[in-house]
Amino acid sequence: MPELQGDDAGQAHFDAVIARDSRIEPTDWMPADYRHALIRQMSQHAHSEIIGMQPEANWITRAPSLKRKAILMAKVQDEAGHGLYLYSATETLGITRDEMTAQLLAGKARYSSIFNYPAVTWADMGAIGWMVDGAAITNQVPLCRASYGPYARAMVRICKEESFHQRQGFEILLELSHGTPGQKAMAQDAVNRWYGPSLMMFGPPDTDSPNSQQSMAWNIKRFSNDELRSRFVGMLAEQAKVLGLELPDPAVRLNPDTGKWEHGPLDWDEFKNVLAGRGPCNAQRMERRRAAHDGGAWVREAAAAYAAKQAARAAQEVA
Ligand code: FAQ
Repeated sequence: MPELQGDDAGQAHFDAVIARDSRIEPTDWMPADYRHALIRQMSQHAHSEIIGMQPEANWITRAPSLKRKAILMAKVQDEAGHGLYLYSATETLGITRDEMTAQLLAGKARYSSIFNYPAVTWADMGAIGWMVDGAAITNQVPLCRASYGPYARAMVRICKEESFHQRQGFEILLELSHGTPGQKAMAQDAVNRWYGPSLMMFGPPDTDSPNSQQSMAWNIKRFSNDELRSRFVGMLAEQAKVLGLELPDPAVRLNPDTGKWEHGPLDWDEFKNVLAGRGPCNAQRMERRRAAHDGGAWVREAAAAYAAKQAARAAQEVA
């Protein structure tokens, strides 16, 4: 058989790597569609981490104790770090962070639907940690085995930090649910409000998920949206018992025939509205993000000027 050349050789190598469930690295040849799919998912993921700082940052000044404040600040900083690893990992695919940021600010890139809901009480910090970070871990642990090396490696560290986040949210709710009747009611109210949106984080139902099939064939996604949603509901159902709180969904049950957790209907019209920019906080989140970007212009300019000065000095030393 004649030896394959150019793109044919690249495609054969790519197919073999995917078939043996190994990793594609930045310098490897990859199909344009695979590169595009990764840039789409990874940049959306990075934007989600950055926008996702807003609902919780809103509570840093009002945390009920110094300890809670320190924990919340550390968590919000972790999310910033996750955004930065993910932007760096995405840059290995040939797009710059400036380009990704421009896409977000122009409203051309998505970020997770969940961050368009308001955090109205302290119990929301518990519900976000328990449910939003819980959903993020359920989705992201399989991504540690994604076929693109830099994405998979970034996920390993992110998942470790997310599990701490999930535990701290659980612990906030546990304390509230064992507090006064008012505190317990506040915890239950937060769980009621975050339940549906957190289940929708996994994306549309499998029958309405245009990217899943190809993404799974490329070993980017390992499980379908519905499969992960079902696992997540199972985790919530068991942990809610320990919390002494109810899930606002009487249809949650483990189906003994399929061995899978089931839940009641979700409001997919609401999901579509949030994705279309009409959620409760879409406008506010983007306005804040734009203001932060504009406000940080001087830092970027100063960093660029410093880097240019260092480069000029290094060039002089060589000469
Ligand atoms: N929100 O065909 P599919 C976190 C879009 S990080 C907005 O099923 P896919 C940490 C989707 O992009 C949370 N858009 O898409 C934290 C696509 O549109 P497009 C972020 C959504 O990619 C915690 C269209 O719908 N995590 O929480 C959503 O196969 C606390 C059709 O959907 C990740 O990004 C949604 N929920 O599956 C931070 C994980 N769902 O692009 C702060 C990585 C779907 O064709 C505080 N991403 N869409 O125009 C993924 O695993 C996947 O991209 C899915 C969607 C599962 C999100």
